[in-house]
This record gives sequence, structure tokens and C-alpha cells, in this order.
Amino acid sequence: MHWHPSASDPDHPGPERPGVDHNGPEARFAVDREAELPTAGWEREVAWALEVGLQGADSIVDRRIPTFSRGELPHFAGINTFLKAPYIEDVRRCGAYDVAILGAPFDGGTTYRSGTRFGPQGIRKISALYGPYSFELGVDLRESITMADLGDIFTIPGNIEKTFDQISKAVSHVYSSGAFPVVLGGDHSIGYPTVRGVAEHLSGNLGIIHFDRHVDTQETDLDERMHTTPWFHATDIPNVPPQNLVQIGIGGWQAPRPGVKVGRERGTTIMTVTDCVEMGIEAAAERALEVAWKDAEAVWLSFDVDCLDAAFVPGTGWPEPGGFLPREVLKFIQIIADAAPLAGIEIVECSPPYDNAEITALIATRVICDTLGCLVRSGHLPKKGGAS
Ligand SMILES: [Mn+2]
Repeated sequence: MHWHPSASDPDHPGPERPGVDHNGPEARFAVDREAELPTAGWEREVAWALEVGLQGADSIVDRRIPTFSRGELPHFAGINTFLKAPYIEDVRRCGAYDVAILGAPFDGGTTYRSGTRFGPQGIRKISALYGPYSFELGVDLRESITMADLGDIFTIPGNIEKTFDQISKAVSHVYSSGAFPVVLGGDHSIGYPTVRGVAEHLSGNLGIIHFDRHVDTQETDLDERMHTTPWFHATDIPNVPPQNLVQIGIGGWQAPRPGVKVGRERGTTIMTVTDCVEMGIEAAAERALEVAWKDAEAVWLSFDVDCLDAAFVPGTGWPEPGGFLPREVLKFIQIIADAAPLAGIEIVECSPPYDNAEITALIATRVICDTLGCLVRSGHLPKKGGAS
């Protein structure tokens, strides 16, 4: 099930090199793979940037540089969309793209630290640091898929239920357009309306792979459907059975007992950090895939950044020590995205006002990029096939 680089394939040993190969096996694959990646997307971007951004000044030696920054470079310049994807004001056009990014800036469901209403902005801002190419994954998103940033959903700060309706309508629109939805939260209360927006389009069941330190399965918290409750309500949807909800990284002193009781009664699958580390990330990921995909038509990925150890995610609502290391969670995500297509992904609980040096937003961005990269390299994106 795990995706293996072709460098380990004896039928494809890679190009001959003089002397002993000094690269490690993964690096060897990566270095060889880069030579196979096309550059047509980059060349189109350069030509477009020169046309709309004007040819650079006479003293600029590199004639690919425009006067106005357009496209990827420089990374510190430009308007902050996710990965510098074009901002699409007319959301009716989102189906023309393989991937659509949409923000759900809402923190009305938080029960301790707020600030996730700034999550989409924080993630977009630090995403400018990233290029479209991943060395180890051997993928260049610019050469493989088209992405659009739809901006944000109009959330209602004082009203959780109206916000849920807005989010469900937005996610439903994007999902039914054929674009792959990437939802930038927002607190975790949005997990219920996002799933609701997808599930209504399925005739079969929707599974959920949920990364978190918290179970989020109680019915209400502080008398409302707060960010501790999304999976109670999601698994009340007839085609979102709790038997297809797998919860990864749960543990510590912040898992409320009412939620644990609901999980026990409904039969969700919980895997602690120790469970995953001791069985090995590969075995844990395969178990998660089995649960989420059992008799399911599609699977939604819900990633709460607080599944990482608190040291890596200061900018979050309920930081909890003892979580995953970034490399563990990235490996987990990669196996899931390589194994099968996903219905979409949401990244929640990134709270820039509490972040330090943007490291929480950085890991949020990385999870999205690794998910997209693995979906691309395994042929799950673009959905209709296309450039590879
Ligand atoms: Mn959480």
C-alpha cells in the first residue's frame, strides 16, 4: 500500500553515473525524478508574467524577470493567496480548476483560545514560502494540476448555526463542481458542516480520517455545538456512520469524558500517539485506511494541527503536550493520500495570534502540500487525468 520510489525498482535503476552513487536511496530517487518533471507550466508562468507584469528594467540581466512581481517570485512579494494560486472572485468558475482553496474564518466554536478566524490568512501568508515542487515526493504541482484560491466563506461571527449553513453551502458548491476542496479553518466546529456539504452528494457512505489530540465527539459544549462536538453531529448524518470515523493521535488531559462515552457507544475507532508509534506509522496508516474506507464511497480528511506536540503548534486553541512529531504525521498523511483519492481536506485550529514565527501555519501548509503532492504522484489528482 505504501508508495515506493522507483529507485528501489531493479528494472529502473536510474541513469548511469561514474563511480559510486553518493546519494541515499530516497535522495537518489529524488535527484533522478527531478530530471523527468516537465517545465511547461513554469515556462507558461514566465511568459504570462512578462506579458501582464511588463518586461523588467534594462539593467536586469535575467530577461525572465518582469517589472511587477507576478506568479511565484519573489516569495516575499505579491498578494497572499494559497501558494500564489490565482484568486477567483467568481466562484461559479471553480470547477475549471483541479483544486479549490477556500477559507472558513470562524472561531465562534472555540472554548479556550480564539484566533482561528485568522487561520486562513495565516496559512496563506506563510504558504508564500513554498514553491510548487517537492524534492522527496518528486512532484511539481505547477506542472500537474491547476489550483484556484476562492477566498473565504462569509461566516457570521456571533452565530454558529448560520455559519454552519454558510460553510455547508460553500463546500457543497466546490465539491459538486468537481474541484478538490481544501478548506482552511477555522476552529474544529467546521468539521460538521464541511462533512455535511460533501455527504449530501454521495449515494454511499463517507468515511472520516481525523487527526487530533481531542475526540470532539460530545453532543454539546457550553450549551452549543462548539469545536468539541463536530463528529457527534457528523456521525448523525445517515451516510456518515461512526464506524467509518477513525481518530488518530487522541490523548492527554483534554479529552472530555462525555465525548469518550459517545465514541464508545457509537463505535468510533481511536488510535493514540503511542498506538501509532508502537505499531509503526505504516501499520497505523493502513489500519486507519481500512476503517475509513470500509464500505465507504469517499473519505474526508480532517486535520487538527494540535495532533502535533504542543512544541510544534503554539498557535492553536488547545495545545497538548505528547503529540506527534512533524515527520511522523507527514509520513502518515503521505501514506493516506497515496493509497486512495480523498473527497477533500480541512486544516483546522491554526490560530495565528498565538503563533510563534508562523510555525503552526507552516505545518498546516505543509500538510496540505504533502496531501496534494501524494494525490498527484499516485494519480488521484487531477480527477479527470491530464498533465502528469
Ligand atoms: Mn483538537
